[in-house]
Amino acid sequence: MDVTRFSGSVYGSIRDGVLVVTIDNPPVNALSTDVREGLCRALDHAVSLEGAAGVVITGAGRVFVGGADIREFATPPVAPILPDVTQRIEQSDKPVVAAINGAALGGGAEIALACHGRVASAAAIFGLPEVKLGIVPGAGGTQRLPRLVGTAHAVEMIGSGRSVKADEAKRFGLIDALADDAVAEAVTLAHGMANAPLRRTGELAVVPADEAETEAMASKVLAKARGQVAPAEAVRLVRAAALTSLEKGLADERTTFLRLRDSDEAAALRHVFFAERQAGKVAKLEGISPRPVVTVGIVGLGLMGSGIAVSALTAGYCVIGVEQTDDDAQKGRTCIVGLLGKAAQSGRLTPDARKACLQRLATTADLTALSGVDLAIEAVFDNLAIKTDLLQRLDGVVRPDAILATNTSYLNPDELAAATIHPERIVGLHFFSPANVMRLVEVIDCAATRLDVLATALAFAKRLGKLPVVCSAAEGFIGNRIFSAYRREAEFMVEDGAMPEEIDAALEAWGFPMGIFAVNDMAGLEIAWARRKRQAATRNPNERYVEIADQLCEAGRLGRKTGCGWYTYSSGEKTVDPQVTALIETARKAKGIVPRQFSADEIVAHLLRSMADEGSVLLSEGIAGSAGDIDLVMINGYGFPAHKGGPMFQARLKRDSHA
Ligand code: T1G
Repeated sequence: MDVTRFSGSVYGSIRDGVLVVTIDNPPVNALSTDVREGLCRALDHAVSLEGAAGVVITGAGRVFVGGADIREFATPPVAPILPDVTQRIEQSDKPVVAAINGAALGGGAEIALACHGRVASAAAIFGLPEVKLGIVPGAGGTQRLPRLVGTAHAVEMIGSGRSVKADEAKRFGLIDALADDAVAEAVTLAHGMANAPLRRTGELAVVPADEAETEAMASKVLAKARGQVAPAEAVRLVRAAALTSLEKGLADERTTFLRLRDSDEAAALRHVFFAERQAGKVAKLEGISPRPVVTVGIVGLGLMGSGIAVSALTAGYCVIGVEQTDDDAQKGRTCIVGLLGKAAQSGRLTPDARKACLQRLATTADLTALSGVDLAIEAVFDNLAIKTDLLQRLDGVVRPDAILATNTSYLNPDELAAATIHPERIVGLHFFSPANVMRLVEVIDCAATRLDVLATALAFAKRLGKLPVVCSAAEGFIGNRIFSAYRREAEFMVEDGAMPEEIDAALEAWGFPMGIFAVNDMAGLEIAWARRKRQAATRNPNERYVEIADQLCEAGRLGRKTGCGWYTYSSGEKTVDPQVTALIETARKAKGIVPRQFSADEIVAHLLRSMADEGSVLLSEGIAGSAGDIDLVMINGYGFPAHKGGPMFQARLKRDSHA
């Protein structure tokens, strides 16, 4: 088969009288400048090629096209820009058909939309996730998608960035056919189009959509996009497609894309995108193979342990859950079965997969049942004596080559490891509750942890579909350390004159889903109170200490669960409580503090700086490996808005703006 190379990443060959063009730009066939040039040359070639009835575009490997090359966003666009390519495809005199062999995302989806036909394999997914990068589609997506699927579906897909699988795409009218061999089917489709007027997407009328349905979809999408600009702009552009010409719509889209591409929101989300892909890549593990893990033991089937069990089961592991009594083991099993049932009801788990999970689950009160496990995770009460005793008992039960993981939030795993026979096999896995939902796992690289043990813990977390962030063993690891600093700064401001409700309102207006005092009330004030009491003996008397939170706890105000904490709660609603206001005013007077006003901007600036300062300490102490890791922990574990990039990103933004 004669292959013609159109550029470094684009080549083609004739198959049954059709020019099949392959984009081969590992790892995700991103639409680099070379790819765009190659596509234009291939289209020119097809025009001049007498024998070619049409063109098929496909991707090499398991991705069709993963979108524009995000790494190029920091530099001015280079011709041919993607809108030129999609325009060239749509205006071709010969049929151009997309053979979607895998993910068609962003610009990849726009290439497919500009084609005259689309065939997908079962592995294909189709999406315009640009809003997740703080931008809008920039090569016709907002104008062409509603011409195929209607405004309501287009608003939902582009406004939320949700991808659809091949069967849903077929149902929406996004693709013309599903086929095992998408290229062969696309060649046939191209032949079928060769002698008929071409169906150019841009020339189609927008599929009429029920206005109420569109409005409902827009409201749903925008309700989740609090504080973000891109989703609202995406929805505006899609809805405008039905009201303006393609040319005007494309021009508005392009202008909007370029404006948003240079925004702080887009820079923040690109930072998060690449940070997520660097997380869990530890230089010292290069060439270190993880140990095989088939069976996982989980000791403690409370809320956390059950969640971990569900994550492990749905990832394909065999799980042996252990509790102290048969009754507790049964309760744990009931919880796990219930969570699997919910996952099946929501469609996240197929009925067969749920059944398979249940077949791989065993629960018992007998710790020796763990004698054959490859990895044992303790998820018992966060108390040093209890965890130490359990790990020492596990030492005598599990195989010498088994790995022991502690799921502690606050304790120092180095201390736990030092109390066991094989400290080198101890690693920390700090899951966030609920463990079957939250992506973040802090993987604690203890002082004695062997490299292959750390590699195994990372591989395990990744197979669970988690976002693993590696850190060293130190009180509070990354997230709780920074959250403590954040909480301290907030309480300093309360003592100095800001009220909790003012601080929470400022944080929520800035983009946090919930202010810190509401978060503390939800989590329970007793957790931090217990830690403060534990630290009291060693606290530096010269360091500022705010007693207000202790006074709330001493008054039995432990948060939502007691009906009152920083706020008072009735029927789920929180209200400001004059008793708390009085308590705060009394505390200020007791220290001779004359309260002052804080603006919302000042409140946010103080809190961001407190997080970034603590993050810098974590970096200097080698507890966190990178600023990106710190941002990922605060975004995925503590509600920091992703479209703001994280505390370290914000600090860099502030430094750059003052530079
Ligand atoms: N550009 C540059 N690099 C990319 C990339 C992209 N679009 N997508 C992935 N990578 C890198 C990634 O950083 C990692 O690098 C490697 O590829 C593997 O990624 C004009 C303007 C396609 C589903 O948002 O969703 O088009 O760490 O680990 O799990 O309107 O990558 O190996 O050095 O994620 O197999 C829109 C983003 C862009 C899709 C594959 N497109 N990518 O998942 O691999 S904007 C997206 C993904 C756009 C147009 C607009 C996933 C994937 P490294 P990975 P994966």
